[in-house]
Amino acid sequence: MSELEKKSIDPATIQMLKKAQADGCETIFDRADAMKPCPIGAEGSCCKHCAMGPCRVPAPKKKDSAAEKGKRTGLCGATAETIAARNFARMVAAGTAAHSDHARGVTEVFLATAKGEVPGFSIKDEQKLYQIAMDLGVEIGDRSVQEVAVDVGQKLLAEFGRQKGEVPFVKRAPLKRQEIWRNLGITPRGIDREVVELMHRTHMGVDQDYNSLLLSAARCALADGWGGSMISTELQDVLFGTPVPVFGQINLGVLKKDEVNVVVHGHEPLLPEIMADVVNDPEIQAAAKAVGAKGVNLAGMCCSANEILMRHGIPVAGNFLQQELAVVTGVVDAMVVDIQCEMQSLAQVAKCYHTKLITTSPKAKIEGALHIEFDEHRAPQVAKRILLEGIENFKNRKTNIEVPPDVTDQVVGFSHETINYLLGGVFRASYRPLNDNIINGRIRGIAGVVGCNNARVTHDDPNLTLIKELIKNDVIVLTTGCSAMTCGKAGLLTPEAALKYAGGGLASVCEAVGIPPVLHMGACVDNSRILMAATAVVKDGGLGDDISDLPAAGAALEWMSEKAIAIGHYFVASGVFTVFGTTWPTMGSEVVTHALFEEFENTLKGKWGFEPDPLKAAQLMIAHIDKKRKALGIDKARERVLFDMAKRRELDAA
Ligand code: XCC
Repeated sequence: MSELEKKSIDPATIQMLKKAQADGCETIFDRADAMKPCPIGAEGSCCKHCAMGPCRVPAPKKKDSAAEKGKRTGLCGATAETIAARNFARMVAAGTAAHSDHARGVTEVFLATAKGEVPGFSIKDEQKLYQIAMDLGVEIGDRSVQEVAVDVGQKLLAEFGRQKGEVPFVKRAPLKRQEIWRNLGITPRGIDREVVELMHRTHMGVDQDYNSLLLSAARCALADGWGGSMISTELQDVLFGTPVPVFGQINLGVLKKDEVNVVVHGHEPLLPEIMADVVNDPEIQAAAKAVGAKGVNLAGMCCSANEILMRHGIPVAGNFLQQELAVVTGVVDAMVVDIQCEMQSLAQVAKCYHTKLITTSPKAKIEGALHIEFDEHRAPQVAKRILLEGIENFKNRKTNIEVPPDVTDQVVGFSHETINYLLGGVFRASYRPLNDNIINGRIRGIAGVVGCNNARVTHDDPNLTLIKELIKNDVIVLTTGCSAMTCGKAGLLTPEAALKYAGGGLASVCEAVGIPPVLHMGACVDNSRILMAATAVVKDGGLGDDISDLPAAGAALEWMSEKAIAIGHYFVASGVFTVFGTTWPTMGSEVVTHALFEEFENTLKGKWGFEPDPLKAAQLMIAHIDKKRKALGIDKARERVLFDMAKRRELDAA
């Protein structure tokens, strides 16, 4: 196997890396070879919070003398603990800010929709709107949908600037969980307030107690999971429809040589939703034919892709590390980006081919890109203009065109509500069958495997190896983000995958319900769906009275973004054992790492773990699941469930 072939387990990715090399086009994979990570920064030991530094304070090692240990501080006296905790906390603040600012944008458009100010947008899921209204204490009575929606929009918009009290969706969590947060003083007050306070605390000379920093980071992260991210998911569902199972396709092979390819990339579904609407407009299709194309092919990349895949089955070109490679095919006529995870190098890669890189958010401009700003008041016009830019660019394609043949089928759209219906039926929607199957041991436990790609490890490999190992051991997997795309490409998101890859117990449940062993729950803000699913399992009974009692664990082995740290921290603060891989950003302080990996379990009943080896990570998660089964007294049930598929079908038929 050549060095290049070790970069990814995905054949389409390898094929395009070879092409990029032949075309003389540099990608992130080349840069990862050329530049290694800074070891001091990677372990969280570099403090650059003031102009007397940057101070490098590697952690005291066990072998160091007491005098040596005492010496290691920044100029201001900040210890390795303070520096590592501060750096970690700032990642949480940035991640929370990203998800929450996304949520603010969605809330503003939602409110404008409720007021009838934005043509092209409408309220698609009234039932969900009413559910949210009830959670917020908004009166429904015989008021119109619009009146209720205006109140919901105004209330949620006010959550960002709330100064006192509690973010309202924390009341959705199990009561015991709410109590834990209140006792520790970490119930989030307002979303922006927690981000601002954490930035303040981590300024030079403010909070210099690592425990205090880690706990306020937990409060900030909770403002993401049970605040910003949850608001995004909820309002996007109301505006665009709550996902239900839908068929889709994934990988670079979804790009078409004979059509105009427009790829939407980023995170906000606002513009992509409208583009999905107007792409079928006769005017657009006619314009494509006029330039010699068969039509316009809209495809997605990263979480914008997940959003329109979940709701419309729009094909996905790939995950994070494939964004440049989509351009390398030579057939992407326009790459349209909004916010987050867009590599600046896209502008350079686009120059090697003919692709027009189009930025659309006032918050995310890229030098060298064409900027066409999204304006919700004229969304269909903006969407058309962008599609026409792509169409016009079709004629500029060069001769260096090559589209990998790889395309995989997938079934996606497993929102928390859909899982509820699938398991219990529309009239008695509930998680009961899931709980029963966990209790009787057919399903050993639940794992959330989410997050990014990371160019420091073999693309898609850690996530896929981990997930295969989990389902083989009867652990059902919930997935989002780029990890979900890894599963899609590998064929794990089809009901048939259960028989092929899952253990006998899990396979029999998947077969009975007709679901894949890995459920795609959406984009990264939709990790809030996993919080809701976990809460629903607790509330259905029989598995303890808190999320931390569940036989469940989380992981993001290929994480790279600050958002992933915010997500991981809100899962930990919600009671989940969460394992990250690749690298761990507090290794510079054994004390801080110990607090996150061990001591948190005493207070928050959740904890972090780090394990880059996917099989070992699976073992850690399964051991945790088994520990929880034992505590619930359901470990014996599992020991009795040892029959194979044939036996199981026999039992089901009986
Ligand atoms: Fe970005 Fe959401 Fe990570 Fe993928 S998983 S690399 S954050 S696109 Ni969110």
